[in-house]
Amino acid sequence: MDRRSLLKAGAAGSAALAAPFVVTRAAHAQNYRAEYRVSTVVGTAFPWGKGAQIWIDLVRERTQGRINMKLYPGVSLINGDQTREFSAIRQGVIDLAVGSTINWSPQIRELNLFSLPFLARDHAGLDALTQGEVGKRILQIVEKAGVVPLAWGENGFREVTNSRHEIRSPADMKGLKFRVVGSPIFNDTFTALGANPTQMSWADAQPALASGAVEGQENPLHIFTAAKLHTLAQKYVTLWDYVADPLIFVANRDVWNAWTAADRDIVRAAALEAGRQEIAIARKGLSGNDMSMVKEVEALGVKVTRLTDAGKQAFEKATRPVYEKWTKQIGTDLVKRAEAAVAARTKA
Ligand code: X2X
Repeated sequence: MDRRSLLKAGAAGSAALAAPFVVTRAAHAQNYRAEYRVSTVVGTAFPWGKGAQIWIDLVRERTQGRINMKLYPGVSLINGDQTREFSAIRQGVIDLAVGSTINWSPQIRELNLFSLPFLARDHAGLDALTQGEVGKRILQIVEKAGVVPLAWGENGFREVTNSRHEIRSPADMKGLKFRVVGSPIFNDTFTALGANPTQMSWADAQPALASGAVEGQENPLHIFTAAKLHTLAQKYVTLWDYVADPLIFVANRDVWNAWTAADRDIVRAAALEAGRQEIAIARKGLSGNDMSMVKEVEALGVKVTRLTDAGKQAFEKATRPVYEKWTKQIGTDLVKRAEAAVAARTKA
């Protein structure tokens, strides 16, 4: 063989060696879908939707476009029925989601932990739950229920609003018609406070507030401003911090398993980073020395009432039977651990 044919043979040989590698890569590309659908209740005008979009952008950038996620706000993949979101992720109708613990509580009873009135109390208390042993346990439960949990986010402390008058005590809630969210614990809580609750989706809540079919609702202040609830007659806001709903970033199990280990690492790390950023956005203007969100809401012509710990006591007392009833449903052991974690928190 002369020198030229030797070189040719060598080139053919290395092409043959490279071939299986090319085939493997092509096979991966075939398993990957053109688009992965990410479900949220609200869009990018809200911290929640912003967090989902940060995740999507990080993944696209870090996988060089191999994984192309797209945001579907308004839980549009299931026609706005947010309490069906968890089942839809498990079944693969939804590929990925950033979902509220409240909306998944009908399928995972332990998630009602976060809806126990006056358990978490403040951001430090909430962190003590999500960032410690209790949070790990909850994510294991979510995983057992059939999806892949990746990171925590936060919707926020849910404050009570209405169109009628200032709320300073449970007596002020008597007979008021409230829209409440997905899990039955909210019906119990508002009934215990003497109010008249109706469970409905977020999509239905806004027209119901606009028409006066319901007079009040409860949601974090960032939802209040981004959804312009002052234009839906919500003129009174009481800051009572009675519950906060964390968000959980998750993936459908089959979608997750179809990705390479390296890509799964990228998606998980991006979810953790997006979750951290999202929590900071959700707390902006609502923590430490920066309470500017309150001023922002007041500037809309809304009367904001801030309850002290003493002011919260009557609400806490009235909802105690609800707390006890739901402790049994959630699991006494988990609730005890949660109470201990909150009690041991270091106040920021
Ligand atoms: O429906 C609500 O109130 C909302 C947007 O906060 C949730 O999805 C839990």
